[in-house]
Amino acid sequence: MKTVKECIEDLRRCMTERVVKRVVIIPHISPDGDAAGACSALAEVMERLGVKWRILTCDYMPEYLRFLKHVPRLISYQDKPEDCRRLIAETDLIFMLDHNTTAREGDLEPFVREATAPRVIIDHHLEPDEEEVVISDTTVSSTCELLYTVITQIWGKGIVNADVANSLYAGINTDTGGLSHNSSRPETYRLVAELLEAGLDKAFVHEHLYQMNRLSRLRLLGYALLAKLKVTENYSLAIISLSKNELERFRFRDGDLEGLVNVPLTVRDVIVSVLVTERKDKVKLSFRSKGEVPVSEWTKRWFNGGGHLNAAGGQMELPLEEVVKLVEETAPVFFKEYAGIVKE
Ligand SMILES: [Mn+2]
Repeated sequence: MKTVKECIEDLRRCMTERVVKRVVIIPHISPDGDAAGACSALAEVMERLGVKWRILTCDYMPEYLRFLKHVPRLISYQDKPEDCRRLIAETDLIFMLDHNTTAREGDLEPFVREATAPRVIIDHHLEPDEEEVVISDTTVSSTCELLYTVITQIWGKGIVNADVANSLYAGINTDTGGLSHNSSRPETYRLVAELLEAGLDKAFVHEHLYQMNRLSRLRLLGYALLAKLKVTENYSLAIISLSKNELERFRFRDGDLEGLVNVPLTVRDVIVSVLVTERKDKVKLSFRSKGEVPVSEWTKRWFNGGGHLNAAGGQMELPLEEVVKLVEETAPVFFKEYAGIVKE
């Protein structure tokens, strides 16, 4: 097995051996702070290197991430499918950030699979696909942490300006729940220290991530916790389900539910929290757990998903109530087989 350092050298070679004049940068479907931060940071680096870049998404970035320098310039398949197809066909290199397979690229996937340009994965999820260059490290806090290593190993620390630093920090901060989980390695903090030296404006990033709520969003979160949170006695399992109608009532926008699934875990005895939401044509599930309870196994086996030990997601094409029922019904099997917890 190659080391991360060797894989980064693969990227250096890939970018010097061929003429790379333009690149396409793609986050995963429903981008989060880590995906958005990585895209914006890499775009800034490409800009500084004089390489033309495009950030392409299959859907949209949530509103609260638009403060990241290059996020507002992205092109969405939803608005310009034909432009996306052409840009992917014409590009010299495709960066896949914060995901490990083209299957996480939604409507862009067929274009990416058809393209002749080599693909570069930079990611921290388990079991990445085989691509031309795969830079994968599951021990890091976030893709943004790994991307910092990639950028500085290839182009040196001088390329990291305040915009790169702000974007990378936004990803590190959000992917770790504000440095609370996946963040026990000293390296993560050394890296944050270096970002501060490079001009990171922590107050600016925090303000935009955590102090830009709309009142309707706050009311939605309040409603979810007051009226919709169920905790099952047996398994210390918290479930919040929200229907399309309920979301509409609170003028839901993408990103409004960010972080909600973590809140029930603040209750002492709750060990798994599940958020189930009805979207346009599917039901989305988000799982979080404490300790050694591998919710990624739960989503993989029953909910068409995957993820990390303590944070995973899935999706179903069933009515909302049936999905909630399936979570409750599979709980005893999951807790017994994967967590060694058996209750009456
Ligand atoms: Mn991530």
